[in-house]
Amino acid sequence: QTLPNSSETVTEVRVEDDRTGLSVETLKRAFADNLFYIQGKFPQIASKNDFYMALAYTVRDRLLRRWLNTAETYSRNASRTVAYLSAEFLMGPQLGNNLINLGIYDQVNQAMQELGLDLRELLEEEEEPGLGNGGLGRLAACYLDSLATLEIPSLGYGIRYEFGIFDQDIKDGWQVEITDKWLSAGNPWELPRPEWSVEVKLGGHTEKRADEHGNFKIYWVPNQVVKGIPYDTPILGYKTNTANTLRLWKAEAVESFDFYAFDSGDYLGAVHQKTVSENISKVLYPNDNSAQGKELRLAQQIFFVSCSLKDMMRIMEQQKVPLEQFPEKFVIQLNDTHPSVAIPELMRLLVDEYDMPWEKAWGITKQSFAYTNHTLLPEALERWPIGLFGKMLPRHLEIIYEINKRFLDEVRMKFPDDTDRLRRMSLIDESGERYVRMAFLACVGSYSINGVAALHTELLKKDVLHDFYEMYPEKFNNKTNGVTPRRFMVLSNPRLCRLLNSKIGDEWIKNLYELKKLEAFVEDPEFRRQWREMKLEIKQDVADYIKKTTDIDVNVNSMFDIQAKRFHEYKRQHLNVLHIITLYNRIKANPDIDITPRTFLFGGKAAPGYYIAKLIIKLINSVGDIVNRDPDVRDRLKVVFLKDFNVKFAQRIYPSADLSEQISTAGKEASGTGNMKFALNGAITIGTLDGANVEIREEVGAENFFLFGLTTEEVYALKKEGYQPWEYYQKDPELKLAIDRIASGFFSHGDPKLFKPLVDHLLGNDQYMLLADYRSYIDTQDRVSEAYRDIDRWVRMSILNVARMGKFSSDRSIRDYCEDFWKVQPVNIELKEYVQATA
Ligand code: CGF
Repeated sequence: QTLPNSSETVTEVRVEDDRTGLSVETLKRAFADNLFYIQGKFPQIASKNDFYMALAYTVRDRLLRRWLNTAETYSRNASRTVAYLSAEFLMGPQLGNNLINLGIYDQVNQAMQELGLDLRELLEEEEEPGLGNGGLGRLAACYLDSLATLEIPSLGYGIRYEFGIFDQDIKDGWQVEITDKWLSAGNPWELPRPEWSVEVKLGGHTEKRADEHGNFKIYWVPNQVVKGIPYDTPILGYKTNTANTLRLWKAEAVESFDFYAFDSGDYLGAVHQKTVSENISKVLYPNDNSAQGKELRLAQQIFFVSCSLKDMMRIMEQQKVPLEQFPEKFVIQLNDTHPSVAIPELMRLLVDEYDMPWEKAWGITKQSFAYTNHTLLPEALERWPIGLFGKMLPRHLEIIYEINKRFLDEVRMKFPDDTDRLRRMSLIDESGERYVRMAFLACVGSYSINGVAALHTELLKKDVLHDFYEMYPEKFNNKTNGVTPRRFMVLSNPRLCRLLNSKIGDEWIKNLYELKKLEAFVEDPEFRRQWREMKLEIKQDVADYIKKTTDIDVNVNSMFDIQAKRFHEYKRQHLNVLHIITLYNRIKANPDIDITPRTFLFGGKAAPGYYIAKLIIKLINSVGDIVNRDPDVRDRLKVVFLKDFNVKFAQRIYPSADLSEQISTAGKEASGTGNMKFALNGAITIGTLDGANVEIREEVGAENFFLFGLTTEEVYALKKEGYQPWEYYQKDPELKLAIDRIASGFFSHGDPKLFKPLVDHLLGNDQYMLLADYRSYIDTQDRVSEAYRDIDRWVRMSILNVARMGKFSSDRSIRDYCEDFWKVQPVNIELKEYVQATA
């Protein structure tokens, strides 16, 4: 962003063709050059990683011109910019996506072939940056893709975790976590920018002292200072010249060694500070949908937020935009509450460091932030114990108290004599141990508050944030999530894309509503035949992969019934297991029963400390061990747990699904995005009326969606009247037998203790109402089985699902954000043949 516009020291430097050319010949030459000069290898002695790196650098070279032109244009125009603040960016592998977005996949494929290399193998070689847990982090990554594709000036700000989400292994059916060393082979996509490093203060205390003019001011005297170094990754849009930036902060010590301690002979003490500082960006917290009140986590939050705000101020200074115009220059989107300490941090910067009066600073702050809520689960709403917060951020706590005091005055004014409301809405929870309520802080300090699906937003208004809705109804709005069709269709499902392009052209890649044109072909038997054949080929690939990784044979003509997502009780993977056991029991009772063959595939990670979720993984594997080996089953059912579900794996698995399991308890899943990825690849959903399922069903039509289960209102009502899971268990013999089999030790070598905690949960309070939904789920699954037998009907449903999913492109979501409250315009980037550089 800081290329000088013009100065005498600037010359124009010709960008050599080998770094920009897109022909097969040039690509081959550039590849050989990078292998030699960057990896320092001849082809004869190069490893697969060397080849991957040489190719990655070849592709990166082709991004750089776009990237620098984009930065230069934004800088020259001082363009209004979206700053997307997120503790997670689950980017997935970069190479394939960049090939697609540059439009050179086929050329590179051919170039590699001519060099005797296999592009697919090189793509596999990439260690993916798994800097996120699940939906929230992947959403951030999809949004970056769409922002660039729509030519919207934007910066993603986050943390460059040294260790991303753990790799999952399965040992004896249990999840085992392994450190994710994604950086160990080098990361060709990032560029460090040490010249833009910033310092962040932590801990200590505040003091009131007179400044040089005799005015009393508050000074923060920290006991730790950490340096943040930005690492930039280009984010190229699909077939545009726009390449935006993902800026991730790495923590380092201000001085690597404490020289005083070093001089006095305390070598270990001297490096201690370095270790403490570097710890901040060491590891991603591996929890999704649960808040962990750990000191290091708060340090991570203030660290990246403070670095990012200071970076924005640097950019403004360099572009000569006065600080008063902060809300015109930047809109800061808070991806959940993780970055919400940005609100007191911006206040602190403006008031303490830029001497701005409180009211003016608050005016700027309130107009700069917008907050996305991602969850309705109470345990996921972040709150920080006052003691911990004050110890690490003493000045921020004072600022929050002041914001709260003024806010509660406002509440009093709007709702006089309502003391209970004041207690409920206070930014400080005083009901027991005192906490700072981060979601409330985000609501007060933002001009927009959005949920991520229509139902979710309604439930926020009605329930979780009801008081805030009454206070600020104008702030609330819905932005239904979306996913990028570039990664989750073009890159991951080339067969589907070829078929789509042959019928409706390729406009849909930029305008997903174009998929609607497919409806015209649903009555064409030849097209349906091609569709079916395509699906079979994809399933065969996955079957080969399963065979290779698990040694399990699966039948590609069986229905691929897939549940792939994080493990959480509310997502109810164990309801899926109850269905498997029910089918198994039916076979055991009548081995000749006519059953639609199914392959049940599971993938997903559990938070390392979440015992019940890990026990559900163990249950799946244990049930699989019995079902897959029982001769009575005669291969009609297969249960496969595929370990280490990540973006790469997701891309492989979504296209193969016949049935997508979206079976969370109604009112619990904010949106879901896996549901969209499956349906976009032609899977039919079995789902509850939860999150974005509601809108998917609306779009694809009720007749192309298998609905079951209680609605949110029914869940609330049943809870209120006193839900008794035991009664469902007693009343339904199939349910009783399924649970009894688990409880008896049938799936655990006769050990009734192993799954007892799970059984106790279900029969005890069954918080997520599996038993209440069981019958409806099983009956609906029976209808699914029936429908699959009429494969022609199934194919029609599959085509119509794809044709009607246009709404769920992240391009649509980003357009909604832009038009509704970001108010950011696209900026066209001209590709100049020359770039500027300082002499
Ligand atoms: O965010 C989630 C996901 N688990 O990361 N939330 N959080 N926290 C929600 O649970 C999903 O329903 C949602 O799709 C996703 C992105 O908004």
